[in-house]
Amino acid sequence: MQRITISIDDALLETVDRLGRQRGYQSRSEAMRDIVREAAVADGSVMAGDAPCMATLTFVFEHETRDLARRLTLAQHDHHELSVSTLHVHVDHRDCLEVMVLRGTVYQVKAFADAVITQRGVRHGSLHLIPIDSGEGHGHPHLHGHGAHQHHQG
Ligand code: NI
Repeated sequence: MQRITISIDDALLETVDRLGRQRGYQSRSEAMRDIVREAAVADGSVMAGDAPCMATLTFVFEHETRDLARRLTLAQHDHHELSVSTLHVHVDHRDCLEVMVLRGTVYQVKAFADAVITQRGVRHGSLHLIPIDSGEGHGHPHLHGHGAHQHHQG
Protein backbone atom coordinates (compact mmCIF):
# COMPACT_ATOMS: atom_id res chain seq x y z
CA MET A 1 0.00 0.00 0.00
CA GLN A 2 1.35 3.42 -0.92
CA ARG A 3 0.46 6.78 0.54
CA ILE A 4 -0.08 9.56 -1.99
CA THR A 5 -1.10 13.19 -1.78
CA ILE A 6 -3.65 14.34 -4.33
CA SER A 7 -5.06 17.76 -5.18
CA ILE A 8 -8.80 17.95 -5.42
CA ASP A 9 -11.12 20.93 -5.54
CA ASP A 10 -13.69 21.54 -2.81
CA ALA A 11 -16.71 20.55 -4.88
CA LEU A 12 -15.21 17.25 -5.95
CA LEU A 13 -14.04 16.49 -2.42
CA GLU A 14 -17.58 17.13 -1.19
CA THR A 15 -18.75 14.60 -3.78
CA VAL A 16 -16.26 12.04 -2.46
CA ASP A 17 -17.47 12.66 1.08
CA ARG A 18 -21.13 12.50 0.07
CA LEU A 19 -20.58 9.19 -1.73
CA GLY A 20 -18.63 8.02 1.29
CA ARG A 21 -21.53 8.80 3.62
CA GLN A 22 -24.11 7.27 1.28
CA ARG A 23 -22.17 4.06 0.84
CA GLY A 24 -20.82 3.87 4.36
CA TYR A 25 -17.09 4.01 3.70
CA GLN A 26 -14.93 4.28 6.80
CA SER A 27 -12.48 6.74 5.25
CA ARG A 28 -11.80 8.88 2.21
CA SER A 29 -9.04 6.47 1.21
CA GLU A 30 -11.45 3.57 1.18
CA ALA A 31 -14.00 5.59 -0.77
CA MET A 32 -11.41 6.65 -3.37
CA ARG A 33 -10.07 3.10 -3.76
CA ASP A 34 -13.54 1.74 -4.39
CA ILE A 35 -14.54 4.49 -6.81
CA VAL A 36 -11.39 3.92 -8.84
CA ARG A 37 -11.95 0.14 -8.81
CA GLU A 38 -15.49 0.69 -10.00
CA ALA A 39 -14.34 2.93 -12.83
CA ALA A 40 -11.68 0.41 -13.84
CA VAL A 41 -14.20 -2.43 -14.02
CA ALA A 42 -16.74 -0.33 -15.90
CA ASP A 43 -14.31 0.73 -18.63
CA GLY A 44 -12.81 -2.72 -18.94
CA SER A 45 -9.25 -1.68 -18.16
CA VAL A 46 -8.87 -4.49 -15.61
CA MET A 47 -10.18 -7.05 -18.07
CA ALA A 48 -8.15 -8.87 -20.70
CA GLY A 49 -8.84 -7.71 -24.26
CA ASP A 50 -10.03 -11.14 -25.29
CA ALA A 51 -12.26 -11.62 -22.23
CA PRO A 52 -15.96 -12.07 -22.99
CA CYS A 53 -18.22 -9.31 -21.81
CA MET A 54 -21.59 -7.72 -22.15
CA ALA A 55 -21.90 -3.97 -22.25
CA THR A 56 -24.33 -1.14 -22.43
CA LEU A 57 -23.44 1.78 -24.65
CA THR A 58 -25.53 4.87 -23.97
CA PHE A 59 -25.43 8.09 -25.96
CA VAL A 60 -27.44 10.99 -27.29
CA PHE A 61 -27.22 12.04 -30.91
CA GLU A 62 -28.70 14.57 -33.30
CA HIS A 63 -30.46 12.35 -35.80
CA GLU A 64 -30.28 14.80 -38.70
CA THR A 65 -26.62 15.69 -38.25
CA ARG A 66 -24.61 14.17 -41.06
CA ASP A 67 -27.24 11.49 -41.57
CA LEU A 68 -26.22 10.05 -38.18
CA ALA A 69 -29.33 7.95 -37.59
CA ARG A 70 -28.76 6.00 -40.80
CA ARG A 71 -25.01 5.73 -40.28
CA LEU A 72 -25.37 4.44 -36.73
CA THR A 73 -27.88 1.83 -37.90
CA LEU A 74 -25.47 0.76 -40.63
CA ALA A 75 -22.66 0.45 -38.07
CA GLN A 76 -24.82 -1.90 -36.01
CA HIS A 77 -25.62 -4.05 -39.05
CA ASP A 78 -21.91 -4.20 -39.88
CA HIS A 79 -21.35 -5.49 -36.34
CA HIS A 80 -24.53 -7.52 -35.94
CA GLU A 81 -22.57 -10.15 -34.02
CA LEU A 82 -21.90 -7.52 -31.31
CA SER A 83 -25.22 -5.73 -31.31
CA VAL A 84 -27.70 -7.64 -29.15
CA SER A 85 -30.42 -5.02 -28.82
CA THR A 86 -30.97 -1.30 -29.11
CA LEU A 87 -33.43 0.94 -27.31
CA HIS A 88 -34.16 4.14 -29.20
CA VAL A 89 -35.93 7.07 -27.58
CA HIS A 90 -36.84 10.26 -29.46
CA VAL A 91 -35.87 12.87 -26.88
CA ASP A 92 -37.12 15.93 -28.75
CA HIS A 93 -37.15 17.30 -32.30
CA ARG A 94 -33.39 17.17 -32.50
CA ASP A 95 -32.05 14.48 -30.18
CA CYS A 96 -32.34 10.74 -29.88
CA LEU A 97 -31.16 8.63 -26.95
CA GLU A 98 -29.90 5.14 -27.67
CA VAL A 99 -28.97 2.36 -25.31
CA MET A 100 -27.20 -0.47 -27.11
CA VAL A 101 -26.62 -3.82 -25.48
CA LEU A 102 -23.43 -5.34 -26.85
CA ARG A 103 -21.85 -8.75 -26.46
CA GLY A 104 -18.35 -9.70 -27.54
CA THR A 105 -14.77 -9.51 -26.39
CA VAL A 106 -13.66 -6.48 -24.40
CA TYR A 107 -11.55 -5.36 -27.35
CA GLN A 108 -14.39 -5.65 -29.88
CA VAL A 109 -16.91 -3.89 -27.67
CA LYS A 110 -14.53 -1.02 -26.83
CA ALA A 111 -13.53 -0.53 -30.45
CA PHE A 112 -17.18 -0.39 -31.53
CA ALA A 113 -18.10 1.99 -28.70
CA ASP A 114 -15.18 4.31 -29.53
CA ALA A 115 -16.23 4.40 -33.17
CA VAL A 116 -19.76 5.44 -32.17
CA ILE A 117 -18.93 7.87 -29.35
CA THR A 118 -16.33 9.81 -31.31
CA GLN A 119 -18.75 10.61 -34.17
CA ARG A 120 -19.51 14.30 -34.46
CA GLY A 121 -23.06 14.89 -33.24
CA VAL A 122 -22.86 12.10 -30.63
CA ARG A 123 -22.86 13.33 -27.01
CA HIS A 124 -22.91 11.90 -23.49
CA GLY A 125 -21.38 8.65 -24.72
CA SER A 126 -20.91 6.16 -21.93
CA LEU A 127 -19.82 2.52 -22.09
CA HIS A 128 -20.37 0.19 -19.17
CA LEU A 129 -18.67 -3.19 -19.44
CA ILE A 130 -19.94 -6.17 -17.52
CA PRO A 131 -17.61 -9.15 -17.21
CA ILE A 132 -19.26 -12.48 -17.92
CA ASP A 133 -17.92 -15.84 -16.88
CA SER A 134 -18.16 -18.99 -18.92
CA GLY A 135 -21.61 -19.74 -17.59
CA GLU A 136 -20.40 -22.75 -15.59
CA GLY A 137 -20.58 -22.95 -11.88
CA HIS A 138 -24.03 -21.53 -11.27
CA GLY A 139 -25.67 -24.91 -11.02
CA HIS A 140 -27.41 -24.37 -14.34
CA PRO A 141 -26.54 -26.62 -17.23
CA HIS A 142 -25.51 -24.47 -20.19
CA LEU A 143 -26.67 -26.10 -23.38
CA HIS A 144 -26.88 -24.97 -26.95
CA GLY A 145 -28.31 -26.83 -29.92
CA HIS A 146 -29.10 -30.47 -29.29
CA GLY A 147 -30.11 -30.87 -25.71
CA ALA A 148 -31.04 -27.23 -25.26
CA HIS A 149 -34.68 -28.19 -25.54
CA GLN A 150 -35.82 -31.58 -24.48
CA HIS A 151 -38.98 -32.87 -25.99
CA HIS A 152 -40.45 -35.74 -24.11
CA GLN A 153 -42.85 -37.97 -25.92
CA GLY A 154 -45.86 -39.76 -24.62
NI1 NI B 1 -35.17 9.25 -32.71
